[in-house]
Amino acid sequence: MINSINFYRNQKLYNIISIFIIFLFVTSCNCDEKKDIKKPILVDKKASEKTIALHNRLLEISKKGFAIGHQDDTSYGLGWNYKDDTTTIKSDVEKVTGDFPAVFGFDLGWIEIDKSYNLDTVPFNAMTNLIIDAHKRGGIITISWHLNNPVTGGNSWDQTSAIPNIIKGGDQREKYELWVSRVASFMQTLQINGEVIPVIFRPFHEMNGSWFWWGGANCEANDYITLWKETVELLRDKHNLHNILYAYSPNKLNPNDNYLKYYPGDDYVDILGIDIYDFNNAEAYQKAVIHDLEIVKKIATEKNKLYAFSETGLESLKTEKWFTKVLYPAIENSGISWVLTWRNYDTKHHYMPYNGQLNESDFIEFEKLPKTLFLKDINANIN
Ligand code: BMA
Repeated sequence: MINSINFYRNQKLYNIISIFIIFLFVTSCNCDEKKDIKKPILVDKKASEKTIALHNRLLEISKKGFAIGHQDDTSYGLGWNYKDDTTTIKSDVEKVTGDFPAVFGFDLGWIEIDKSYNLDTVPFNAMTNLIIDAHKRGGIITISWHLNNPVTGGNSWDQTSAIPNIIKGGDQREKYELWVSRVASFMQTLQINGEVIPVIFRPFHEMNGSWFWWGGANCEANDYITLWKETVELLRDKHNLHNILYAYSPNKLNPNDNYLKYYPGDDYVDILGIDIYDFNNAEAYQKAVIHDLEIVKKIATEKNKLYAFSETGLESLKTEKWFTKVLYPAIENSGISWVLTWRNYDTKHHYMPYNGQLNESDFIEFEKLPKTLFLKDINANIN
C-alpha cells in the first residue's frame, strides 16, 4: 500500500515536471519566433501581414545564402522587350540559367511627372503587370526611384539644390506632395485579390555621392533626413500604404565616409543596403565590397535590421568568370539577404550575361553555388 502511494505520488510529480518542461519548451520557441520573426520592429507599425512575411522571408534567406536580383529583369533584355510581346514573360537570367532571379528590381523615375513610361521607357502599366507576375511566381520586389529634380525639371542627375524647396515649408512642397501621391497611386495598382503586394522601396539612394540632386555636395545631411522622414510619413500615414519595407542605401564608402551620415533613424529604415560597382578593377572591387559589407553588417546587427547588397555589377561583363571568381568570394560570407545587379539595356550597358555573352557559362556555374538563391531556390526552401 505504502509503496503504491509512493508510486502514485512519484508518478504525479513526474507528470507535473513533464508538463512544466513541455510548457517551458513551447513558450521558449514562441519567444524566439517573436524576437526574430513574428514581430520585427518595422517602420510601419501597421505593416500588412504579407509585408511582415516578406521581412521574415528575407531573414530566412540570409541564413541560407543570398537571393539573386536583377533590375528590370522581365521588362527587357538583349534583343527583346516585354512591351513588344506581352504574351510570354522573358528574362535574360532565365534564358541563361533556366531560372528567374529571386529579386526583381523596378524603377519609378518619371511616375512623378505623370508620364506613362519610366525614364528607361518601361510603361508603368507593363510594370504593374510584371510586378504582379513576379510576385505570383514567388519573387521579391524592390523599387528604386530616379525622380526628376523638382526645382528645375531636369533629371535625377541635375545637381541643382532642391531638398530645401520640397520639405515642409519649401516653395515646391505642393508639387512634391503631388509627386509622392503619384508614387502612392502606383503602389495601389499592385494588387492581388484586393491586397497590395509587399515591396521594398529604396528611394534617394547613393546619397553620399554628389551625382544626384539629393546627395553629397548638393544637399545638407539634415535636410536629406527630413526629406526621407517626410516621404515615409506621406506614404505610410497620408496615403495609408502598409505594403512597404524601406531600404537605405549609400554608395561605396570613401575613406572618410560615415555610413550613417544620412541615416534617418531606426524608426524610418527597415533594411540597410549599399551600392558598389566594379569599374573594371576586380581587386579594388572585392576589397571595397568585403570592407563595406562588413561595416553594414556590424551596424545592421547592432540595430537588429536586415541588410543587402542593393546594387552592384560590372558593366558589359568583360572580366572572365566575374560571377564565380570576383562577386561570389566577395559576398559569400557577408550575411546579406540579397544582391542585385543593374539592368540589361544593350551590349555596352548590361550587368547580367545573355546568351552568347563571355560570362554565360560562368553565370551557370554561379547559379549552382550553394549560397546563390534563384527563384526556384527561394520557393523550394523559404516561404
Ligand atoms: C543608371 C543607368 C541609366 C538609367 C538609370 C536608372 O545606372 O542604367 O541608363 O537611366 O540607371 O535606371
